[in-house]
Amino acid sequence: DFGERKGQAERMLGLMDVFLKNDPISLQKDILHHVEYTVARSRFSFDDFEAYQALAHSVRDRLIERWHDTLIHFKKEDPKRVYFLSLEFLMGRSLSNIVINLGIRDQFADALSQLGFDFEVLAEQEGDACLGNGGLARLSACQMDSLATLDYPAVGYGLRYQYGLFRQVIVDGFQHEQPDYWLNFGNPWEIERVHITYPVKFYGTVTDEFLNGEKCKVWVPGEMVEAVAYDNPIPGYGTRNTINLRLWAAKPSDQHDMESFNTGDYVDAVVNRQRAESISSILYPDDRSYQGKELRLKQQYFFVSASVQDIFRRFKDTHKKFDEFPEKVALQLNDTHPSLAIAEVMRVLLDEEHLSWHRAWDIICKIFSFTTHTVSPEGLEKIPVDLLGNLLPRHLQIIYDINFNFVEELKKMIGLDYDRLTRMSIVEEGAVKNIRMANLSVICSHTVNGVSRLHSELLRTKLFKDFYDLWPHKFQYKTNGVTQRRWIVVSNPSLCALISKWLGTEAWIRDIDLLIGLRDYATNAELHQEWKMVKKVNKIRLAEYIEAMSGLKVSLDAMFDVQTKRIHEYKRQLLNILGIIHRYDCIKNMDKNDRKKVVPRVCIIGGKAAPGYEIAKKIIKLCHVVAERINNDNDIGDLLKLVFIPDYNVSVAEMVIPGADLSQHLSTAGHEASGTGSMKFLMNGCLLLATADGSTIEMVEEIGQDNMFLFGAKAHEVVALRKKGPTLKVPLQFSRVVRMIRDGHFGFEDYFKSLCDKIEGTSDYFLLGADFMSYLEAQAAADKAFVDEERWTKMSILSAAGSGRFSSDRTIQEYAENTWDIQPCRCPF
Ligand code: 9GP
Repeated sequence: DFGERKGQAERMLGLMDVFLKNDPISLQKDILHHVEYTVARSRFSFDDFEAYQALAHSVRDRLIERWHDTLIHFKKEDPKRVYFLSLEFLMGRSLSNIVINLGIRDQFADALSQLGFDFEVLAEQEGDACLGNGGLARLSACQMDSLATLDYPAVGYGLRYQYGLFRQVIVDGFQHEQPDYWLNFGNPWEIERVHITYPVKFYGTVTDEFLNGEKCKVWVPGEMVEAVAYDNPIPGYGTRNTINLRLWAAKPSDQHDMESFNTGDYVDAVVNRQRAESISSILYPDDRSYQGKELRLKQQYFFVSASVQDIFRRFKDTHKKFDEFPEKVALQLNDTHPSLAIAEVMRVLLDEEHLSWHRAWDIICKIFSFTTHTVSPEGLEKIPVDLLGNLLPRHLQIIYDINFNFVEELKKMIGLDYDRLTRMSIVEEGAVKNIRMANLSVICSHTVNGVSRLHSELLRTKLFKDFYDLWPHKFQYKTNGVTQRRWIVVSNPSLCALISKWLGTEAWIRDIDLLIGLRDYATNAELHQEWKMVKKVNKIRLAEYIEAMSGLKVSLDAMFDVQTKRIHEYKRQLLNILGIIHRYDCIKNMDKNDRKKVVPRVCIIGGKAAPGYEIAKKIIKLCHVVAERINNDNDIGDLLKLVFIPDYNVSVAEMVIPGADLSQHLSTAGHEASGTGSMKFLMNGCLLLATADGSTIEMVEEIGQDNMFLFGAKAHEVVALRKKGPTLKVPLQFSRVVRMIRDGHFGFEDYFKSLCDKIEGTSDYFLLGADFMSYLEAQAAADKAFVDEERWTKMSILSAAGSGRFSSDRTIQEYAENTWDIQPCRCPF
């Protein structure tokens, strides 16, 4: 029967072309085939969206070929794999990224133009996949791109939310949230794997039973849900490797609740089953706090359980002994969100594979690594014991056991220092007893890292000091990075062509260190001309978008000054707005001659506020009322404009970032773990006005202080400044602009009162007042540099040239070598 199967396989191979062809005729035939048979439109009548769908399917076919080859290659080689567990992936659009990574963009563009379609126009038809909130989620997407490009054997695991991050709609200057049912029009980039499903259990009880004379725990669940795999192939650039991002969707389980069907209440039983789907239906829209929500916990366990089952299934396909597990498996916890994986792996090893505690624990300590993305203790997840015990009774027992062993060991090491024991315990005692997921993650991981050097320092000296003192060897830092494929090649094609021309190679797209070669031409007049031209093209694109969106015409001669990111008090969009009010006030009070010296600005702000975050929403409203006043003041004209870009997401960022002259990163020092937006701006030759926070500090080292506008208190000064409290003097300029808001200069004075109260006197926790003068000075320095075109262009070239360190390729390389201990596994072409 083997001979028969082999014969069939050979016949099937003979029926296939070796690979799909990429010449214009083959591509056109393919696209039309998909118009007719996939999209089911007549090839004589289809619109841009249908053309996009057919195009996407033609691309997907080619993607799948490589993906199959890679998976087969990995299976054959059986390398150690990294499993990247993340509850959020912010992928944005995929089409352009994929064709560029596959190296077939131009072929498709030509083929389409012969059919009378424009590639760019069709690419615009695609909606964003927003399965994440902000920094952490976009970082995961960049890292997947780098993992594939660097040929690492990696699998991403996450949740396939039906509703992505809410759409932000602005009505009368107020943010409103609308659901993002992004799957409405289908998603050509995913492959539904109906045969890859796992049961996920919840609730129920744990009993002691005897198996072969040994006592063991049996968890009898109260609810069962099915996890179905949706695979999203992620292609590398300059390689055939295409890795898998597997997202889980919840479906009702057939095994679940046969009872209720038998009792006769058919309709209720069906409705109950449907509830199962709600587990993967919605992404929590707050990027820092979702504590104590049962659905959130269910989501976490759901994706962890399915992923762990998948990992065990893959391991057991080729291995018998669990001692080999750490040689084949590295599990990366992207923040604490997937940290239930620790208890789940332990449970499977103990209760299903029947390993001893000692052997299971030994495996745990070798496979997990943990990245934290937050600076503040409040950002660390805690789960109420009652909630966890009810939903996952066996996991709570395991966590208690881990904690018991840990505390006993700890006592031996540090003695009976109860304060420290209490701080380090996984269980937090109090009115509500909690499980500290960060402590669990630190204790059980072999490596813990922050996302910039400063962040890691804060972890070692503050957040995880007790743990660092105990296990200094566990702590590392991995400064974040972003992928140049998305953030230059896809989003800024003109700059991409220019860089390749001047470096004489496209190799920098895989080897970003080559960008440094641009330094040699930093004063070259010809490059300056071309560099300015590229910026102009991108500013035109952005200006057109602004006009289409808001009706506002902006001058291309003005400095485009951008601050786009989630709205947070610590990110200090408010400082930016106060600076704008100050600028407006100054211009109003200038005579004609002084006005001639003013550097015209278009200030652009964008970002979403978490739906329940009052103050952040007030900041958005303030931005709108100030914009309304300034933009309608004829006396000001083009000297100052303020625009709020609604619904900031990945594809909006792709257009905004290349068009920015200056970008602002204003977090109070010590509050931004890393920041990755700044890296994208830097790569695009945009100058940075920033505090010495997160990764900015490392940027200064790469491009030099002279090429940036730094301001504000340093992280170590912040604590002292806060202590000064009421004695801290704030500049008159600051008091004046706050007074303008309080006095109703922009209307809504009652509404903004609480906002003003937050930044005056002792309540100015984020030190807007203390940093205000220094901020204004940095702004003045930026103005001065901007009017000196040659200097500005040189600074811009040097910014891009020095951005190499901030590629996610470098970050991933460091994780692979120092954390996961994995090797590249390149698929032969
Ligand atoms: O706030 C951090 C940001 O500084 C960092 O760059 C990003 C990626 O590491 O993570 C952000 N954190 C979150 O998105 C949620 O904690």
